[in-house]
Amino acid sequence: MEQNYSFSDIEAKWQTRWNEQQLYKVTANPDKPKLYILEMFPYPSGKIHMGHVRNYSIGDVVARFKMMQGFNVLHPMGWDSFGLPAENAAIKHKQHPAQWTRNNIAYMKNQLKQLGFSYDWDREVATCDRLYYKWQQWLFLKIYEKGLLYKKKSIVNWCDECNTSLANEQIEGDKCWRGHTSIGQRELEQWHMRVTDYADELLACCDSLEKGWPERVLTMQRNWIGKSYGTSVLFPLADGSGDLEIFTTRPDTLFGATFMVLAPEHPMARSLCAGTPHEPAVLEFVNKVGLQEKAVRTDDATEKEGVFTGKYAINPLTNEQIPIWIANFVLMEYGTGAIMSVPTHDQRDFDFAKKYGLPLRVVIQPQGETLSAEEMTAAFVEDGFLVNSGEFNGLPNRDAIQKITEHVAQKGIGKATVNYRLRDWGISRQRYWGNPIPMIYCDDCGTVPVPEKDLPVILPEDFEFSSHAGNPLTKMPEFFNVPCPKCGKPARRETDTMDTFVDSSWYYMRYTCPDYDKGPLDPESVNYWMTVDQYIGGIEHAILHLLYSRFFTKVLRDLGLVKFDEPFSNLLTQGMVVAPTFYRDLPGDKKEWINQGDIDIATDERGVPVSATLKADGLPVIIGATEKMSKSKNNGVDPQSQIDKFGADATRLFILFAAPPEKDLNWNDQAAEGSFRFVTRMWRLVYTTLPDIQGVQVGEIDHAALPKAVRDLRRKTHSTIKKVTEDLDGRFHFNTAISAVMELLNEINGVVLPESGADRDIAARVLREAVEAMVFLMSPFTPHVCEELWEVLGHTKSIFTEKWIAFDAEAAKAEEILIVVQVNGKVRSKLTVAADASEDEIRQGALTDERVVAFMEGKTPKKVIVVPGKLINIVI
Ligand code: ANZ
Ligand code: ZN
Repeated sequence: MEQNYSFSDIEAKWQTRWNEQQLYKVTANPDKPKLYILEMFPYPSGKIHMGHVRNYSIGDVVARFKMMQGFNVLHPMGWDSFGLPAENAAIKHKQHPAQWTRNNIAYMKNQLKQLGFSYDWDREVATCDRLYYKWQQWLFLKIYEKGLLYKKKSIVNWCDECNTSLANEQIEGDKCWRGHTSIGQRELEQWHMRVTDYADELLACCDSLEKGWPERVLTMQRNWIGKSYGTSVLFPLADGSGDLEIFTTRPDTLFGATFMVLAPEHPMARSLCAGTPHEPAVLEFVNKVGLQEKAVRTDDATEKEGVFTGKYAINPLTNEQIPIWIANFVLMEYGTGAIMSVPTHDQRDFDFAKKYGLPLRVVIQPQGETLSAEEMTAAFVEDGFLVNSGEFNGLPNRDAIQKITEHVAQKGIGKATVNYRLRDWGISRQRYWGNPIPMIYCDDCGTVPVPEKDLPVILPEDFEFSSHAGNPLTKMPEFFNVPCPKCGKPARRETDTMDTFVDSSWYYMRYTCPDYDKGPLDPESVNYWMTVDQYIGGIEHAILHLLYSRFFTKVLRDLGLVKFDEPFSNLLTQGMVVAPTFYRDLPGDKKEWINQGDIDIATDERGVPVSATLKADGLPVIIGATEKMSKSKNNGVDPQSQIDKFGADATRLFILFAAPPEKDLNWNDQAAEGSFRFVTRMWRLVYTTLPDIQGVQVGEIDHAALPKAVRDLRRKTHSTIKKVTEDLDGRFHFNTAISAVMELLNEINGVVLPESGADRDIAARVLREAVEAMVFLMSPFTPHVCEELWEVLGHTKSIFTEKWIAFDAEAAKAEEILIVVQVNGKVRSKLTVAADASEDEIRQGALTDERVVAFMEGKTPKKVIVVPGKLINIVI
């Protein structure tokens, strides 16, 4: 009767059935509470990787569990399908980006289906679909009308390899977000969204997210917004030709400002020294720093460099002339692009002053100490009391911050100001494969929005995509030559496309109404389904994507399109999938990275590789660090190979079992096989118990009246249900939930039913209950095999339409018994302990019992006698 566990047949069978029954299709339903479970949509790069499998497996468990708990669950999937890699790949493979993208989507969609995720595929959205980008263009126009979009010439970060501009957020260290190192700067006209208009609200709302978002992500968001309270002060130029405005967070140190520094990009940097002997040196310096990257420039480790402008300003409080310098560590984007330098109390200024021999003056001193400028080896950055500061001497410096700000305000030369690190979002990209910006430039009428009736501006796809660098739209007169919508004269269409982060800023709302064509969002649907109750994705999107989505939500709200303030109520950032790396040294300090699949690995008892040799020739390879799976280190494991070998269920199970979702998951081939063995054991167990439990009705069971052995099994069943339910409800303790079911399986495995009679009847009912619970509890993790076993057990409806299994709290409790405690043979107390408590536990319990302690009067017992299940006697 027992059948082999043939995962490929079972998985295909259920995928087809779920599809036919439209099991995961949802519509608004007033009878159930709604729940929106969302995973970050993938970029269709070709095939799914382990990171995707992890992300989506986590989401699928939550979605299925909640569905069975009776929620109306929205669980959609789509494609972040515009973007540069499509163009690069197209150039490489001589295939049109559109075709390349659509092929990848088809392939990856099939892979996701093979993994059996519970998506409502009717809601699939691809950002490169005409309907989607049409409504995004419409949004662009509305945002423009609202004054939140503007064009400005700006110096942009430019990646030569991507051949496009990048937002500040898309630069990490000295690399672009795609890992290229060839970044520089260019001046371009770019469309910008006024994110800074929402800086305060974005910051304030961080507090409301505290309950559902990881603290780490909120901190990153807060730092990115970077609100800082300070003071702006005007320093007159010594020659009377104007003022220089600075921003400082430390006005208390104003009397100690002994020089000033401008950013190289500051407009005055060039003008101050124009025509003077200082000009050539200044220009040379400005050009040199212009090529340096901002992240490097402000890094503490970077050498501070500068040049004197030859000009002086006047410190408005000391009336001294102080020199004006230009230096790399001051950025134009922050504050006013000019600072007052206080070398005694700021380390950067200190380093700079020492290097160029600039004067120092102490203005803050710790109590009871006298700092001397000559002897200082580092800036004094702690709190203290003011000195050398005229009428402010003796004030604690914290108080002086306010006092001096008031003072400069009274004099009309300064005021309290708030500064943000956050910049407006430059969204223009000089690329083809993106959403065309719906704007037209006319010589007479200026910038003219594309009229709504002409939307969408269609991205032309029927042309030969050749390998020419840059944006092919700029070479297509049929695209960019258009009559001006206002005056009808020849005009020129914008050829830049939108940053793909615009696409991903609202896709999750579009899932609620993917086919809607009267606007971007059907008000009823979007307000019914949103907000996203649980968002799951990688930490790499902790800043960019989440901040832009939050910004977009607020803009859409202010446009009257949605009725909520924040998009994602709860956020889970999953850890990375990491794996050991293996390599051989090659001549010239190079390494050849070798894939796990090509080597034999010897591991220690914890599964950690200790030595490795090449399968092909037995030669040793070096074991490198354990790192995020990546192409460059060749340490990736292709999910497809796992699915083919072990099936979707076992692949998912391993991923969910190997580590808690927030932690990094270390890939380990043996453990992946272990998951497969577990699924097989569960399968077999159902078949071996089937003759005993087939057709048996579990019915009402009087737990207390059960014979001991049967009662123990039932307790295990119910305590396991309780454990799994608690591990899944509002938490993501998948690994401990799975181990609990593994324990239950072991317990069931040992059960032998009595030959016949009433005892056998009740035992069979309890056994059936246990087997069903096991299958039920595993179903969110390994849905296919559980559906199959559910059917084998005689059920005719999908397990996922069943109500989540309830537990009998009484039965789940560990059984307790009463133990009599004697001291020197006299009963002194009674102790309640678990029925299966060990002698040690009973002894511990008795010796710490309040009444017993009192009778022992601090003496140590000579002897302790335990009669299991009955009494304990302490002899003193
Ligand atoms: C004088 C001073 C004295 C400063 C002192 C600090 C300590 P946050 O907190 O990040 O807002 N600063 C201002 N604009 C700058 C720019 N464009 N590029 C580089 N540095 C700039 O930092 C504000 C402080 O950073 C300001 O306060 C200014 O230095 C510097 F004992 O002014 B301070
Ligand atoms: Zn015109």
